[in-house]
Amino acid sequence: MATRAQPRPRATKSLSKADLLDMYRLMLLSRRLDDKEIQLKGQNKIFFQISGAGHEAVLVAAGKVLRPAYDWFYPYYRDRALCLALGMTPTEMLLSAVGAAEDPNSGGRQMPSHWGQKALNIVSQSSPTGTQLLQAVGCAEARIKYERIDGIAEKPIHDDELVYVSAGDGTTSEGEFWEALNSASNLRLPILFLIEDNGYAISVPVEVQTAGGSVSKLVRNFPALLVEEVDGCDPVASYDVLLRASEYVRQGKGPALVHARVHRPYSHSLSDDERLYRPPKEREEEARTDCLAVFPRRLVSEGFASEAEIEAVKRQVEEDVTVAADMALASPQPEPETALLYVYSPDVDPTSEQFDTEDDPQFAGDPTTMVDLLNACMKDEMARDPRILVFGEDVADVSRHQYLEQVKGKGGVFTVTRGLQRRFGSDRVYNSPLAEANIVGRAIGLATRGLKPVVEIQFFDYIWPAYHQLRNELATLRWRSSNAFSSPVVVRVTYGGYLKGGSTITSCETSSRRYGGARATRSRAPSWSGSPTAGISRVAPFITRRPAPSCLPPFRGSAWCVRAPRSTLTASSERRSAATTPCCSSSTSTSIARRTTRRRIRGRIS
Ligand SMILES: Cc1ncc(C[n+]2csc(CCOP(=O)(O)OP(=O)(O)O)c2C)c(N)n1
Ligand SMILES: [Mg+2]
Repeated sequence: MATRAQPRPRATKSLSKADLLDMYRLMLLSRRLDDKEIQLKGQNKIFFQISGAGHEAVLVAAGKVLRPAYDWFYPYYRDRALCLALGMTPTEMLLSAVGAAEDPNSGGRQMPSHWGQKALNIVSQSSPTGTQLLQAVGCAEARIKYERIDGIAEKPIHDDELVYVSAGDGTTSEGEFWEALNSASNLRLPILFLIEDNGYAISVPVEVQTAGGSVSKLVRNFPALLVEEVDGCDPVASYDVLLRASEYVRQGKGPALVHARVHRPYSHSLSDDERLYRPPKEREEEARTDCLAVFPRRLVSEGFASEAEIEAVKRQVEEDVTVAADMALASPQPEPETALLYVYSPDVDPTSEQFDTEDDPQFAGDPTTMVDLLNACMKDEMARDPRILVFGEDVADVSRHQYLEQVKGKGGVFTVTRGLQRRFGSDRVYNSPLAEANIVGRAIGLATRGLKPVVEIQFFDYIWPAYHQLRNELATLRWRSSNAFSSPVVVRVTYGGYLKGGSTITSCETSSRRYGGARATRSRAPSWSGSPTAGISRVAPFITRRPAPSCLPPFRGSAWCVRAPRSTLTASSERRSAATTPCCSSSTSTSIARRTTRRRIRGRIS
């Protein structure tokens, strides 16, 4: 654990009276918006409610410390007060609650409190707890990549930007939390983790989740990670700690984790009744120390505000919430025919002539293997677009790149990526930890920032830890954000083939259904020849490199899974003849890949 640098002035000295009163206003606004939603739910005008109650103080402090549209944000569902402090309006929040077409979070597509707003750099959040953490790591990594990779014309980064990501105490039990901390610490990434510990994950108390009951105690040995604990019900103490943590991160010293103890005065959500598992005494104690009760009293007693000023804030907040609710309730719902918009990019059609690049290919040379074709394809594309990154398990030639001149290089367990690191450098071709969710989650974060990850999952059998990231995150990002965000990622994975055991248990058919069924994920498994696979591999990053008017990655959909049967990844004809898994070759995209292959690849092999 890193130690604190210089002692800094207490936050009370740098927060003006106006700042403090504004913090109170934002805290109250957040609480009253929750109360309004609860009222609307009671009237059946909205369908679900999950509140940020009890978390407001630390979140308003975070909003005061961090910079909207400069830093990047992966807030979880309790972060209403943060989003308000960053600039999301009460009306925009209630548009989300009523599921209105104008909702800037998702166009009315997601549940309320799934925050996302492009203009503020709040990346659209989905429902699984914990997936946001690895994406935030990838997002933070993007700044480092842009700084180090030459030849990228536009680098959409700021010098000392950071990435904020938050989660609850229960979510720290997810493996992805630990994978995220491991990579953030190892790579010294500019990321601020805020753990909002309200003592419960629905009904499960923290001592069941966390060995010893304190996550910050457990993480203190991560190198370069600054760890702080704070009373998250005290906005001033929270501001002080978050300011210190954010400066540590901005100075490039490494990531920081702030463990804030907060309250949960309402039940987990309106679908939960905490009286079933929390005794009255515990709930009364929380109510007594509620930040919305304590902070205004403190402002008055310490001379920062008069009673009249507090009352004026309350009146203003009531009025703002009423106006916002009226506007949201009057706002139309999305038209039914818009439901399928943005499953794929509206701007790019990979079946179009745009992707036919050679009208009259001249074929020459000897047939070669799928491995060589994939390798050649990636070399071409990486030379063409410096934003393409290749990473995964064992894909580098040699992680200790000082050995590059002494060894031939590994380049993948099937040598598909051999020589890429040597040619394009260790910032563009590198090994990941042995953690599949880590690979895909980080890829999503990198791609959200405009980089073009082409990642390898080493064996299909072991793709499942990444399933959340593939199915619930990557495949839904464009749709669920109503086209505000997308994440053009190519996932290449090997399956089937000549070995008995694990790798043949997962059949091609099963895998195709799993990923083919995930909307927006184009899943292809050409098994009978190398050229279609190389063609698809080329089409995918080829598509990703075309700029869209929105400057978003214009990938049609979000992801391509290119699965290459293991046996066809070998040069041996004996092994090649063992490739027996026929599958999904009849779709439009596969035939396009074939046509593209003919035009762009076969010229090399026959
Ligand atoms: C991966 C996953 N598992 C389960 C759930 C259902 N779920 C939603 S919130 C929640 C509890 C989260 O607790 P915590 O992280 O402490 O956050 P809190 O709600 O207490 O702020 C659960 C189990 C989910 N959304 N995602
Ligand atoms: Mg909790």
